[in-house]
Order: sequence, then structure tokens, then C-alpha cells
Amino acid sequence: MTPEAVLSRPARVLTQEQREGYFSNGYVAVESLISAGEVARIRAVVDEFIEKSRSESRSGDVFDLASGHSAEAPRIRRLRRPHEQHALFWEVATGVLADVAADLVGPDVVFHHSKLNFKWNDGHDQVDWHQDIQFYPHTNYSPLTIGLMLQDTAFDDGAVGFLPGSHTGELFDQYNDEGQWIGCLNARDVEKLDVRSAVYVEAPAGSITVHNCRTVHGSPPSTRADGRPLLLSAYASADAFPYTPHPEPTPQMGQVIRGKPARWAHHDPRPCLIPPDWSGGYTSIFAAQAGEEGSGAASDTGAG
Ligand SMILES: O=C(O)CCC(=O)C(=O)O
Repeated sequence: MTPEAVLSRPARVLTQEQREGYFSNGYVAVESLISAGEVARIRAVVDEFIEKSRSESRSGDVFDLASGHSAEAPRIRRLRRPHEQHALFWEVATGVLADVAADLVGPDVVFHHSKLNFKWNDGHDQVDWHQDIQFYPHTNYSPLTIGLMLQDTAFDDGAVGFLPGSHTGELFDQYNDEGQWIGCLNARDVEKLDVRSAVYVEAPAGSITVHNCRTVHGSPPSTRADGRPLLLSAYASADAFPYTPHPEPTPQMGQVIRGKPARWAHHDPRPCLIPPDWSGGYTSIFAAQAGEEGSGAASDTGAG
């Protein structure tokens, strides 16, 4: 659906101004969408996973661990596929957040993936400027990600920053000059952008940001050791079909969670960079940007 067609439909959650803001800036923030009680319920489950991680010493199928992780001081970078790990995360992904997605992609919404990112001030938790769609190309650019803040989040916690309007600009190459996947823009391309115009969304727990899959975004390192849990859930219009292997396949991927399945694919003519072939596995953006083994960083474009 075009933005005009989406905007002509009645909204479920967002104001018309918020929807228009999303289409012109490539992102929108909504303060305190989720109640304190609901955040506390989610935090209790998050805490259970942090406890579980104490018995893990290496990154695996559930936890992506930072280098300083130990039983005494758990340092999870990411809980992978939270919606698959606990029913509450699926409930969250398919609740009001799915209505927000419908306000921005149209009434027919499919689920793409979820992840729970942390920042512990371990010195490695910066997320470099990147665009998401090169990780999972689709036939159009409706995919979007909703970040739900599970604690009050300020710049010093590593709040995510967005470059307004960047979703209408260039899609950048996220391989380096050696053809290795780096999962972020290279320094030359970053120089072309006005990163000083980035808007870092600082907001209380329960607030959300929504960003389009083409929007350039990133986050600074945290200077506080309190974890900064950020639950990210990604959706697309049902008429957007992926054409490369999903980086984190789950039984719920592609599930229609609002409206109905599409009978016709919508194709956007703008080209998209193809990522490495994730069918052999994927770890996380943190691992890719750090060039860690198993992140796809060793793959070249030719091999896929
Ligand atoms: O966790 C963050 O600060 C941002 C994560 C992000 O942009 C991503 O995973 O695509």
C-alpha cells in the first residue's frame, strides 16, 4: 500500500499527525503507550532470562552474550527471538504494537521477528549507523520495527537515534571494501550524512519508537551498567514478501497478525542490497558489527 492509501484508512492507536510524522521523518515516537503495570510484567520475565543466562558461558541459540559475561555479572547483548522463548513476548508483539503497525503499513500485517537488546556499559554496546532492510530485503519498503523501552531511557543509556528523512534517501552498502558483511554503513558513507541531525529518543519506560526499514539509525554506548532492555518487534505489510532467507526464522515469521493474507505482492521498484545467505545461521547485529565469527562477516557477496 502507498502511504496515501494507509493514511486514508482509520487509525487504531496513533493520531493522524503521528502517522504523517512517520511517513515524512521515517520514524515516530509515542510516549508511555504501555502502562507501568504491563512494563513491570514484562520486566519480571526479562529478569527470569537474565537469571537463566548466569549458567551460560557462550553465545548460543537463545542468548547472545557480551565478552564480559559471567555468572556473577550477566551481560546479555541480546535475547534472541523472545517471542519464541516466552508466551508473554508473543502476547506483546501481537497486542497494541500490532495495531500501531497496522496504522503505518495498512490493515493487513505480518509479523517478521523480535529481539531483546541490552546495553551494559561494557564498552562494546554501540550500534553503528545502519539500515535494517539490507538484512532482510522485501518486495517493498513497508517493513518497520517497533522498539519498546522497558526502562526509562536517555542518551546516556544508549537511546536509539534516527536520521529524519533518511528513509527517502539512499540505501547504503553494508559490506566493507573486502566484500565482508559489516551490518552498518562504512565511514565514507557516514561522512555523507548529517549525523548531527540525529534525533535520540529519550523517553520513559513503556514508550515506543517506530522506524521504517530504510531509516538510518544507531545508538551510542551506554554509560550506565543497568542493561537498558529494549524489546524490538518487526512487522510488514502482508503484501511485502521477503526474497532472501530470514536471519532468525521462527514458526511465527510471516504470520498474518492483523487483517488477511495478500493475494498480490506489492513491488517497489527501488533496488535493495542482498545480505549474506543467512540460511546457515545468524548471530546478531552486535556480532556482525564487531566482525565476530558466525555473524556472516566472513561471507562475500558472490558466495551470498
Ligand atoms: O539496540 C539498539 O540500540 C538498536 C538496535 C538496532 O538498531 C537493531 O538491532 O537493528
